[in-house]
Amino acid sequence: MKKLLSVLLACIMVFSLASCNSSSKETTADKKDGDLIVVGYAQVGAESDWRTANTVSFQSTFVEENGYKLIFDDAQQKQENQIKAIRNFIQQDVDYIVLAPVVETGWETVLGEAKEAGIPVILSDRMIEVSDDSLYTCWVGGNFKKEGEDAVAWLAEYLEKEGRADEDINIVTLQGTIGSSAQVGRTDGVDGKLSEHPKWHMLDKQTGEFTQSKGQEVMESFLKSYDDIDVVIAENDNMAFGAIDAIKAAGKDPGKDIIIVSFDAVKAAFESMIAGDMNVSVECNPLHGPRVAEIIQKLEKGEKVDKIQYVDEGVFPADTAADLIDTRKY
Ligand code: GYE
Repeated sequence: MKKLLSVLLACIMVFSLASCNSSSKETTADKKDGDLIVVGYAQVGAESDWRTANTVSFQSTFVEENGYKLIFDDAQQKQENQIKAIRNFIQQDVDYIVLAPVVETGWETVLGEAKEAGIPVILSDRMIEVSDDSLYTCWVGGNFKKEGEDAVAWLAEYLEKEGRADEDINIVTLQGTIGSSAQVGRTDGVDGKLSEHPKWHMLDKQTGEFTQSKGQEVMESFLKSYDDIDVVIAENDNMAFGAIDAIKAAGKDPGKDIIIVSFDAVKAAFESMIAGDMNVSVECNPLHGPRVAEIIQKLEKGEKVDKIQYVDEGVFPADTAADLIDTRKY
């Protein structure tokens, strides 16, 4: 009897182990195919330190351990590539599309297709211009116009401190990708406040496409055309780095002979400020991954989300750089 019982027990154990095994296999398989939230991210490109930090933020947030599968697409700064990527995401029937639009216009058709397919679109970083705002669920990013205004406010304060408030001041601007929200907003913010300073003169504006090399190239041509530039406004840090190289190559001292005003406040900008080359960087926070994940979690629970979500941003003048550099996350 005892023998029979132990044989029976052994049988039960083998059986339950086997079934345990097979059910645990199912759970993993299930999770792989069904339970992960699939997110397609149509990224602008890899044009700047800001962009790299933004990509890393998404790639480290939307991981399997957090319940996501991320399909990442780098559009190399071309809208047509982003449109193709979105169509691919629709074909793959992703759960959410995240779009960081290169430019603001030209999105109606493809976002109409996403809407038709029932896939929510979350805009991250830059905005779009559409007549029907049901084409996107919400937007999260920086307040670019305010950033431009903050840059001018800093410059006015700085010139005052330097005893130059009554001087004529010549400015050139290195603009970002024309038609992108970051360019449109920062240019508007600066131009809008310029009227308050009748002795400031905007000599020229040209795009440096948000890249260091193009920023350097445009600055070289500015330096050839104008010999009395007092201020460079670079619509991102990488173009400022290019401009700094061009100014040094022309035998001038960036940060002193020519004031450098920049945007983004990436870590390398803090290094540049500590080196005395850059005077200020107005912050634009690229760490949108966790914010977008929070939005998706709310949507998953059927909760409402705010349509427009600005991130907090500060202004970092050179004299704060040494103290703050170690606290910077990007
Ligand atoms: O300032 C720039 C990047 O859209 C805010 O894009 C973003 C801008 C950022 O290439 O460095």
